[in-house]
Amino acid sequence: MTESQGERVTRTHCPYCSLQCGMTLQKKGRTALEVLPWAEFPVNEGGLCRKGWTAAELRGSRERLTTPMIKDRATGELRAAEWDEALDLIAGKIKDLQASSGPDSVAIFGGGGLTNEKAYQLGKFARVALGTSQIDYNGRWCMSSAASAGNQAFGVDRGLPFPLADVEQAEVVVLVGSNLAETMPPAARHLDRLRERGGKLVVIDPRKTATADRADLFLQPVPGTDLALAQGVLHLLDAAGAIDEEYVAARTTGWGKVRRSVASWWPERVERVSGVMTAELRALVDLLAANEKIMILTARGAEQHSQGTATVLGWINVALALGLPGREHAGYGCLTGQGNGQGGREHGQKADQLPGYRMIDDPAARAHVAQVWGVTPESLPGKGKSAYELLDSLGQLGTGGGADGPRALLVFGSNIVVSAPRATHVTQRLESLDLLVVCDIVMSETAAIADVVLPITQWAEESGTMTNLEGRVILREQAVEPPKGVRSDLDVIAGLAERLASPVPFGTDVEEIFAELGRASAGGKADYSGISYDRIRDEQGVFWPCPAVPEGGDQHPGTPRMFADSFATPDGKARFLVVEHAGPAEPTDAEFPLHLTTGRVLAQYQSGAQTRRVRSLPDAGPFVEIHPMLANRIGAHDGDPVIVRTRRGEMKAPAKVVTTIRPDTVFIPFHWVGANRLTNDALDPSSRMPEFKVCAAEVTA
Ligand SMILES: Nc1nc2c(c(=O)[nH]1)N[C@H]1C(S)=C(S)[C@@H](COP(=O)(O)OP(=O)(O)OC[C@H]3O[C@@H](n4cnc5c(=O)[nH]c(N)nc54)[C@H](O)[C@@H]3O)O[C@H]1N2
Ligand SMILES: Nc1nc2c(c(=O)[nH]1)N[C@H]1C(S)=C(S)[C@@H](COP(=O)(O)OP(=O)(O)OC[C@H]3O[C@@H](n4cnc5c(=O)[nH]c(N)nc54)[C@H](O)[C@@H]3O)O[C@H]1N2
Ligand code: SF4
Ligand SMILES: [Mo]
Repeated sequence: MTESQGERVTRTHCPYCSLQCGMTLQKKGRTALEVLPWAEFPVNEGGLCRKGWTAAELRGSRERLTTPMIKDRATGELRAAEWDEALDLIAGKIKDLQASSGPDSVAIFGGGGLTNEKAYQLGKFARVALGTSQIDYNGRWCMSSAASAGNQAFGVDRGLPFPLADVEQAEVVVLVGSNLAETMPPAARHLDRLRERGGKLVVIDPRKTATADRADLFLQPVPGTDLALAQGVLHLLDAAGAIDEEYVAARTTGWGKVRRSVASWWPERVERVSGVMTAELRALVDLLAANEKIMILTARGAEQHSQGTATVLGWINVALALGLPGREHAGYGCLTGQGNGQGGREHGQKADQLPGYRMIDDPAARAHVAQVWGVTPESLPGKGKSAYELLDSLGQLGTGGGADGPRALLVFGSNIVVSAPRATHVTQRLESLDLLVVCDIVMSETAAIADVVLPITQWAEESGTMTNLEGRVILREQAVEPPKGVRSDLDVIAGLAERLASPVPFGTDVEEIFAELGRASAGGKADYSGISYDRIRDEQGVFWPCPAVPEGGDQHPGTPRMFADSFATPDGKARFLVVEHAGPAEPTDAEFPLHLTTGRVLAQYQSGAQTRRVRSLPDAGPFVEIHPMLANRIGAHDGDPVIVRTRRGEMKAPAKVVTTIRPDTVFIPFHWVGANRLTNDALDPSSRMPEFKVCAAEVTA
């Protein structure tokens, strides 16, 4: 905090998405905060979206939870309780369950919005204090397909391997399934500057979105067919002799097999599968063949599919064939989504990971982390189940290779009831538990069905680091005291660890936790050991990897741009990987003839738990976007209630009749209960990402 104009101002970052826009908070009176620009922060240059401008409204609102609550089993009502009573009850139940049913009977569900310090402590708490392998988090539903593809092709997963502002210097930017103008509005400035400089923007989306309105070329595929498009692009690039043979030979392996695999993807076949006309496909290929500084960026539209990883690999194949990764102002990147979507997947809250992006089944990784934690490597559990598989197994007998599913779940930073696929089924699994604990700042739909609810400090009431979509580690500074009665997730973890007689104590000092995280990550792929709170303050964030340098040496500068000389694979080369287009897990048929896709609107964030409670944000409830031709077929007008049905369930909401969507496709935002009663729980085989972006549906008036 610094003194300015007699008032306390704090430089920090927005509580919501992965852009982590810089902002200034000014204290008004004793507890209120005003959001002001922080013009010098390079990612957003003082610009914020309306969610950012209104972020301080939730603080001090009546909607905030300020006391722990325990469900009265007789009445089913939640009643206020003391912190000690709540923590004693949770610890007691955990001990009983683990004594009778083993350590894996207790599970943890984390969040990609948690700070690095919280994500790190949560992973350590699960493995050390609970001894459970059953931990995963909502990032599995966010960018895990891109993460899996990045690891396979480049040997490392960092969403953007270059600073976002590099976009301005490119010649062509291709957005595959990103509605950036609504999901990261301040980032659109970089696209606008690209176009002012004469660069071209290509958008690929089944809906002509606010982002597509800016595009020089817009392709409108059937949902779930992006991989066929990528194959067709590579086929035509090869036919046009536009492959960067020198780069392919020097910096990659596997091109021969991939070249043969796209031979059968001629443009007419791509058109039949994707609905994108051959002329449009050729226009895209012409742009790619005629330019050098090309960026291909994917987001959830391309990734949230049962073939999401293969789809990203398909676009990475295109990027490698053009020689983009490592070239200045060019490359492939994924636009990560959650506030700490990047850091949240690096420090151990994922089922298969330990801090520093180490893998939990790697003996050297286990030995290193165990030594930092002060425990033996043998005491660390192995790999757990992925997010959906974990939720699906809750309270079930004989799941997970014969073992019973967990009977207790502790949730930190996710509103599962709204945001999980096939949500009715998932909610039943949550209700079947012996113990559901939800730590949250508001009474989310998931908290409302919990046995114990713990009130948590919010952004601005606590400090911690986040890692934005560029891999830039930034610092959110505390600006104000928390309301009486709430505690940080870190206090909850420490309090439970003590009650469970953890072999090692859990601290709550964020800077100490960050230093320990640095040591645990040292030598790993996501190495934070050279980063400190002071450096972040001085340098407007530090990009990982940033290893510590022995005393006396110059400090490591951090790594804004990756892959200039080599990739993170054992031989330093990137991998072309053969992928096949299989299409959505649930094809349309006579009964369900439409493609249902889901996503976001500008004014609401995720499950809406936070933004639906901010009064100055519009909240008209869910809607069903349909084309006039479809509206005509079913006899519905704009605003009429319509019923959407899938094999999982149905929902009713007003029709929004727009010419911007494909006539064979329906779109519903997922910020309200409903959309996920319809979605399919088919999973990507490698990332275990659910297919949020397409299933078969029917709409009736
Ligand atoms: N306003 C707002 N901003 C947010 C968030 C929010 O909830 N609200 N959440 C943040 C988070 S966590 C995330 S992950 C990001 C997500 O950011 P985006 O990925 O930009 O958001 P989505 O709306 O989920 O999906 C983007 C687009 O994919 C399109 N799409 C659907 N199916 C397909 C398909 O099969 N192929 C292609 N090519 N496109 C398809 C949709 O029509 C949609 O326009 O946003 C972040 N920012
Ligand atoms: N149909 C469909 N479903 C989707 C998607 C889609 O596109 N379509 N997108 C998916 C994606 S990309 C994502 S990221 C998920 C997100 O879905 P969720 O995981 O439900 O995301 P949030 O709504 O951000 O939930 C975060 C919760 O944590 C609380 N919270 C905020 N800060 C803290 C904190 O510091 N500590 C604690 N303990 N709690 C905190 C918030 O109040 C909120 O209740 O949804 C997925 N679901
Ligand atoms: S774009 Fe994202 S980080 Fe920036 S103000 Fe909006 S919600 Fe916050
Ligand atoms: Mo996300």
